[in-house]
Amino acid sequence: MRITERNPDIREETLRVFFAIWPGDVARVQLSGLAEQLRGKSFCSGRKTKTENIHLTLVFVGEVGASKLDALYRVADEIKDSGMSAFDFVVEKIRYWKRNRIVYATTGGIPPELTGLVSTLECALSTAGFVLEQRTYKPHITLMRDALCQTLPELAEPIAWQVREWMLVKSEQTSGGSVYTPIGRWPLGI
Ligand code: 2AM
Repeated sequence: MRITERNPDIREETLRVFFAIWPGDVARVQLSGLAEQLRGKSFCSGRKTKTENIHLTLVFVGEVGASKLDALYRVADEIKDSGMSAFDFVVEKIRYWKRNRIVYATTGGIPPELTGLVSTLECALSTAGFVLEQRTYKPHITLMRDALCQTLPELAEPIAWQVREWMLVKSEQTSGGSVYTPIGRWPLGI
């Protein structure tokens, strides 16, 4: 956590947070292996995402004061109570964002449950006063950063897992890279 000091009388801890989905252990290791192969077989150079950090962002909230955490938990609790369903996420494609120099994995067809969860979250967060970036949601799992790619292979087989929960995650930048810590979890109905 950081401490912001806009006014010496008002000091508040802030933290950088986002809502996300973590692939199951098997899928995460498969995705990590995929990134390793891209480098090993010289498709791309770049910084591979650490296995434990591989995730799918739902909504990036950004820097918030610690006092705003309760409001985030309330928003998530209300969505949970509205009965969102579990769904399968199937990774079928590897793509390169040249502008951001990111290699990412994504799906061939966005599950309607995912679209529903993201738009419900965005709407509830805006209503609760959180200011979000107005970007069209593009589900992606970042596999490499600062990447330079010659070409990308097709995925031999899809990598899939059943999404049964979503999380609020704290992001910290350390000398060893990004550290993501879940600070809230909400189940999806099966
Ligand atoms: P990325 O992988 O494409 O960088 C934590 O930073 C997560 O939130 C990452 O998955 C990141 O996506 C995503 N994210 C979305 N918008 C962001 C922003 N403006 N700054 C940092 N991360 C952002």
